[in-house]
Amino acid sequence: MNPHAPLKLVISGPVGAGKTTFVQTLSETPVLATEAEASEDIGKANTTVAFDFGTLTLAGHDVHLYGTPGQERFNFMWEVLCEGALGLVLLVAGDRPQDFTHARNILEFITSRVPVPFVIGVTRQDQPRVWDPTDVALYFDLPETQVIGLNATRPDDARHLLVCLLERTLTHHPA
Ligand SMILES: Nc1nc2c(ncn2[C@@H]2O[C@H](COP(=O)(O)OP(=O)(O)OP(=O)(O)O)[C@@H](O)[C@H]2O)c(=O)[nH]1
Ligand SMILES: [Mg+2]
Repeated sequence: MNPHAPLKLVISGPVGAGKTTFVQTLSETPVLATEAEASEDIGKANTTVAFDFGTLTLAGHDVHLYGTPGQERFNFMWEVLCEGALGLVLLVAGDRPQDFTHARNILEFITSRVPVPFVIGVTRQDQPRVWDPTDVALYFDLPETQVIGLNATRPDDARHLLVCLLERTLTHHPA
């Protein structure tokens, strides 16, 4: 592998999980976003229809971030974007437990096709009645260290999540 090649990371998860927000919070270059007016009622005006693209430098590495759409009808993009990815961040809104099943389906869809190391980010930790990452880890049947709470609008939180993912990718040995 070319040591100077950018590290490709993918951000996925249900509609409104905070994927676009996360990429915008982290990117050091203007984010290329493909948002369109939502064609159905998803609780907000705009939704990602192709992908978000942002870049940053982390521990001396060039990192490329690709945020996926959340809507199921764009699921072909999940696979396309994950091709060659080094790691995956699956975001779920911690105050929307009704979306956890969908989040699990996305995770299974992606990891069964592209075996990529991942962490789960539980967004909206600044909101009331939000699930604790420890409880979300139980729900997903994952170790606590693989599930991290964050406010996706906070750069420190978002960078911390990426560092956790990079640590996993460095120690990951595919089965
Ligand atoms: N308070 C708070 N708001 C958040 C957080 N993460 C995302 N949001 C807000 O939630 C809304 C939806 O976030 P988006 O980033 O558009 O969600 P998305 O995952 O890209 O959604 P789709 O592209 O439709 O799949 C926006 O208004 C964000 O500002 C968070 O951690 N805390
Ligand atoms: Mg989006």
